[in-house]
This record gives sequence, structure tokens and C-alpha cells, in this order.
Amino acid sequence: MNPEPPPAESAPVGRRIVLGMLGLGVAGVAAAPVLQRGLESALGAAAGKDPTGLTGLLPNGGGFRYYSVAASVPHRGAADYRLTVDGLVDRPATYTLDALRALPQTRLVRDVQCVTGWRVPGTPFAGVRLSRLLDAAGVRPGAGAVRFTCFDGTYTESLDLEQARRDDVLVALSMQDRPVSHAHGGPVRLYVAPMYFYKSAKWLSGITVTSKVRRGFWEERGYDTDAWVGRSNGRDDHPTG
Ligand SMILES: Nc1nc2c(c(=O)[nH]1)N[C@H]1C(S)=C(S)[C@@H](COP(=O)(O)O)O[C@H]1N2
Ligand SMILES: [Mo]
Repeated sequence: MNPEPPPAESAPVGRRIVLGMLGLGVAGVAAAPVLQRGLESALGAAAGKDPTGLTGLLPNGGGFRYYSVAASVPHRGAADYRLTVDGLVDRPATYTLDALRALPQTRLVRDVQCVTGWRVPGTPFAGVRLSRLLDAAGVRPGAGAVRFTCFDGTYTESLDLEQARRDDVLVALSMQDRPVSHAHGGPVRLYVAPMYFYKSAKWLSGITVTSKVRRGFWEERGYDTDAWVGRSNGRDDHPTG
């Protein structure tokens, strides 16, 4: 599948991610636009052959772009999906998809904002509040953060406990009022409404309560763990909203 050339305002999508993938990490992210533009032509060929589909536009995505740092991701559904909650908790648990569906669902409609500039206004997400799962597990004293792992085998994310307990942080089962598709991280993804979309880990399979924040995939590569939209280094050199 050949990714379409991205629209002009989001051309940096491939560039920034490729910088990260090449291990330039913090240096790459923090680099002046001039440096990035210089590198862009050098990286153009690599971006065009990007095996992860990082630069792909979702066919029916309604403005969303497909992101995966893993080259391929297994499909999971009601029969084989599991979400584990463990770490510094009194009652570790494993949820099936049906078990998550049986819990009270919360629906939020907010704007989605990626650090690379694209934005999708008014997107409905619904699912179980993360705080509910944490309460069910019984967070132990001394816990300070939550680490998220994914069944793509690669991506990780994190929140401190106060952020994780917010009402607008969901373990999402639906997006755009449909079950979360595989491409969007289904059957279950995290949705952290007030933060840049990289916090919203796709293909969520693990929630581990930890003592301290352990940086996630993009955070290891220079992006803020406290990724409040408009109030973190996720705001790049070409904001669109
Ligand atoms: N597992 C996983 N989750 C992920 C990512 C990823 O590469 N892998 N990319 C993040 C980024 S940078 C964005 S913008 C969104 C993209 O979500 P979408 O593919 O549904 O548009 O997922 C976030 N969650
Ligand atoms: Mo993103």
C-alpha cells in the first residue's frame, strides 16, 4: 500500500517520526526546523518506504492518520482479547472484552490533536473510566503512576496517578461511535482526552501501577510525559489548531 503524499501542513509527520525511528531521539525532536528540513530530503527515500505505514492516511479515517511504531500488529477480538491490571494493587485482574463491555460506559466528545499538527474536531470516544479499573484493583499506598503496554509488543505510555484518575481518561471501546477498529487500536485503546494523541495508546493490553512514571515510547524520544494540549512540547513548529 503506497501512502498518499501528506497534505502540505502535515508534511512533517513522516519526518519527525523517522527522526525518532533513526534514534536521533531528543536531539531530533529538539532540532531547529532548519536542521529538520535539511534532514527531510535525506530521509525522504526512507520515509517513502516506511514499512510501518507511519505516513499512511486512513481510507475512511475522517482526518485521522494511521500510526503504528510496530510493523505489524495481531488482530484480537472478543475471543482472545485480554487486559491485565497489575503492579502495586491489592487485586490484580484480567478483563475480557465482554467484561469491559459490561462495566458502565462513559462517552466524551473532544478534539483529537496529534503533535505533528493534524487535528480532528469533535470525536466521540466511549469506554470505561480508567479510574474505575484502578479503584477495582485497589491502588496501594506508595503508588504514583500507571504504565500502559500494548499487544503490538512495542508501544508504551504512562500517566501519573493524578492524571490517570481524571474523569476524561478512558479505556476506550468505541471511537466515532463505532467499536474501535483494528487500525485505530482496537478492540481497546486508551483515550487521554486532554493530552496529545500519542498518550492514547492503541491495542492496550496492560495497565501496571508503578511507584514512579516510566517514560513511554515517544517520551523516551523527547516528547513530554505531561502532554497537555497546548502546554507541552507536543506543540510543534506548525500548529494547526
Ligand atoms: N500502540 C500504539 N499506540 C499509539 C501509537 C503507536 O504508534 N502505537 N501512536 C500514537 C500517536 S503518535 C497517535 S497520533 C495516535 C494515532 O491514532 P490513530 O492511528 O487512531 O489515528 O495513536 C497513538 N497511540
Ligand atoms: Mo501523534
